[in-house]
Amino acid sequence: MPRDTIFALSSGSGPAGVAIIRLSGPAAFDSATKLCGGLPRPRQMGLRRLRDPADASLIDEALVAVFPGPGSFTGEDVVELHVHGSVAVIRHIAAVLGEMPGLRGADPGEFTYRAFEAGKLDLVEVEALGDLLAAETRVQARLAQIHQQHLHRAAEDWRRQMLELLALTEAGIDFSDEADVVTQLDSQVERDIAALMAQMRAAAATFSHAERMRRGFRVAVMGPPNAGKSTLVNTLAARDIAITSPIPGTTRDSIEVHLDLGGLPVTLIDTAGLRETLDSIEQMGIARAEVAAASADLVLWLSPDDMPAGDYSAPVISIRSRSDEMSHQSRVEHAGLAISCHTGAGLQDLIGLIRKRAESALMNCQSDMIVAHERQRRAVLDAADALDAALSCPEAMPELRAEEIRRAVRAVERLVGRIDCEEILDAIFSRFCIGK
Ligand SMILES: Nc1nc2c(ncn2[C@@H]2O[C@H](COP(=O)(O)OP(=O)(O)OP(=O)(O)O)[C@@H](O)[C@H]2O)c(=O)[nH]1
Ligand SMILES: [Mg+2]
Repeated sequence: MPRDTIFALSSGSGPAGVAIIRLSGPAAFDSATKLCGGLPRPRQMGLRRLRDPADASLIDEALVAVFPGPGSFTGEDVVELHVHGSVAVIRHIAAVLGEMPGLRGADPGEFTYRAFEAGKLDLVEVEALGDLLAAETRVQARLAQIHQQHLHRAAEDWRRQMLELLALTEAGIDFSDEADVVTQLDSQVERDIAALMAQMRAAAATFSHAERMRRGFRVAVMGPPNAGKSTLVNTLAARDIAITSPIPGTTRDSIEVHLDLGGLPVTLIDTAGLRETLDSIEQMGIARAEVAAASADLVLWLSPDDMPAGDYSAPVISIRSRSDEMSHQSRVEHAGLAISCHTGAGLQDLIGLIRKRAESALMNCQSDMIVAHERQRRAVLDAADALDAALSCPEAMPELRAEEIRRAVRAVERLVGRIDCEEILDAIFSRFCIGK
């Protein structure tokens, strides 16, 4: 049975200047021809009038591009219709395509799934693509585009090295009556296995770095009530996110705001002001503030009267807030950072300080290759554990060592999705939405 041809809106939903509807599958060219009259040459855009085949009425004027399989993203025949980003136009085209034989709307992630099935992307690349589509800051895009590409290449390299080690180990089995040859081979193989294992363990350790890049650099804004914490969070986010008021104890819940600070993902956490209180809800808010501080990478301690900061596991920047209320004399004499959200004084310095800290926390990974997902980390560690087991096999049992190396190869094959991936595919592709 021929497989379905799928279609979906692959750009964001309208209204917009342009919307891209993508078709993939054996009926893509025929269906698009019915809409467009004729198709442009492969990989060249052509201007076409799209007409409803039912009554030849004009739907839209569009730029059309065709990508014949197997040299396309999905490996199948692909057509892209670059139409005006009008909800009416998009709906009309979807209705017309839905009526055509062999065509149906794509499921979430189905284009990418077909690319994976056709061997255009391995599983690491699929995950990287998902991360790129979800990236909100340059650092996060970099994680997807550069670091995971390195992992994709490293995985191929690891597998190649393992197969060589396997071949050498098996050669040792064949030569097992020639003791000299075997001993020489063994010590070389052991050194190589140990080096590969160390490399893979180091790679797995980069996962914590990826997590930080994904969740952002966490900054808890702490201090006594009325210090101006919520006002600062609103000012830095340039949005009215948290309620501010002259009543001490306004903020109760911890509120998280995601910022893009010059390409760096930073999460600001507004918290309840710290004080002794009998109000049970405020007490809960203060407990939440302490939790936020404990999970933060940096604490901004705000106080309008230089109250000393509490003890935190994260580094603390102490800031004198509401500096516009200070006398001229005390402002001149004040040694540390002072800010005012009313006049904007000191805010650029503060942003600079946060950026510097975020940059050194997010960009200090020594390795180009980063293991970005728990699934990837598990597979890399499984492979390293198998290599460890291969190393501790008794010398007299090279068959056992070969079996452990084969186990390591299988773990790397799971990493890239060559084997055993059925049960994890759903989890991975469910992160994608329709049209991707
Ligand atoms: N003069 C002056 N007033 C400020 C400044 N920042 C905030 N305020 C005022 O200080 C009061 C308290 O501000 P908030 O931002 O609600 O303070 P908070 O630290 O979040 O307070 P809690 O949520 O109660 O812990 C409000 O009336 C603000 O308008 C500032 O830079 N200068
Ligand atoms: Mg507040």
